[in-house]
Amino acid sequence: MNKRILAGFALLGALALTATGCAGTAEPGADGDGDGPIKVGFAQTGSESGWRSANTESMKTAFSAENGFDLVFNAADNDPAAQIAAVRDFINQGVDAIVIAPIVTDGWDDVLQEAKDAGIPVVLEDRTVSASDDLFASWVGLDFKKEGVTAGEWAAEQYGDTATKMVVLEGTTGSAPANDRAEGFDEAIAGTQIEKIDSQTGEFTRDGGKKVMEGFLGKYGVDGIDLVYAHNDDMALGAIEAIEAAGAKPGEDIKIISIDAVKDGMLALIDGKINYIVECNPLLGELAAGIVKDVLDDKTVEKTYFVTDQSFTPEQAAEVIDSRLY
Ligand code: GZL
Ligand code: ZN
Repeated sequence: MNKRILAGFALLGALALTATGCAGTAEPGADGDGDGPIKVGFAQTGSESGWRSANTESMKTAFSAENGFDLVFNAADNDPAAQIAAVRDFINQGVDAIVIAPIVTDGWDDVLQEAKDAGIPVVLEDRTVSASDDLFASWVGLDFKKEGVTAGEWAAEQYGDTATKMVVLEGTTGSAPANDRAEGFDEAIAGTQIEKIDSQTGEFTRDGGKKVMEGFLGKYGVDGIDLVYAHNDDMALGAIEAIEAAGAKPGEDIKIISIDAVKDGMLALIDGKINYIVECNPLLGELAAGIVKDVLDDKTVEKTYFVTDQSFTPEQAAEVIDSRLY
């Protein structure tokens, strides 16, 4: 059962942390074996985007010594094999719990089974896996398909009534956000005059988005592309560089829709170089830390926790830019 968690859950999470005295002191026995800090291995994807940096900062802040944790951090440089090896290493270290932001959905069954056999609970944050959900305690993240639908519905409303040639900058191949954002968007534009003429992964990076967009511009020309759907802001920012280098105006000659709403993306939106951004909230650390503590205290936790997102036009972005946390 998908339990929708409003932003208020974050507040509840914080209260829970404070209430059990975890904020500030290492709760004796908090890690289930009665001694000092909870040793947690966190397998992060890498450092591919502004979103990822904000997520890593949120996780490190939540899994801090003053919150009762001893965090072992690994960033796998977007390499799925390296990430699985990092999790195996956490198991060998005998950590109390493992948190993973899985780069891709597939390939996790064996190592998750090994963690289970070792009695080490696993909590997923951000992206999901295709492995059976009895191989992890809980997942906290975002509804990627809903993000794709929100982006697609806006595109359909704005551009759906006229012939619109669209290219897509896909996220990491095989990742849950790339799969689900594509699926949601495609469903939302079905039956409109928006035609997807090309789609290729830019690996969620600015450089990747720029290179793929340069290829599209070389293949179709500025006049052959009306709309770019980028699965994240970093690739949209790379596309902006390529479009400007080709002598065209991003947000005018070629419209851009993106997902994340990180600071640089929101600034480009306010400048009119991006036309619409759907948020993907990276601040998952507090919720993930609360779930790890609950699991180790043998409390019941939900299998799925969704954090809510919102979306922005340039005007809406200008209103909130100074108050945003990332
Ligand atoms: C989404 C996250 C994606 C972001 C990208 O929750 O997994 O990975 O959209 C990031 O910016 O690289
Ligand atoms: Zn211990």
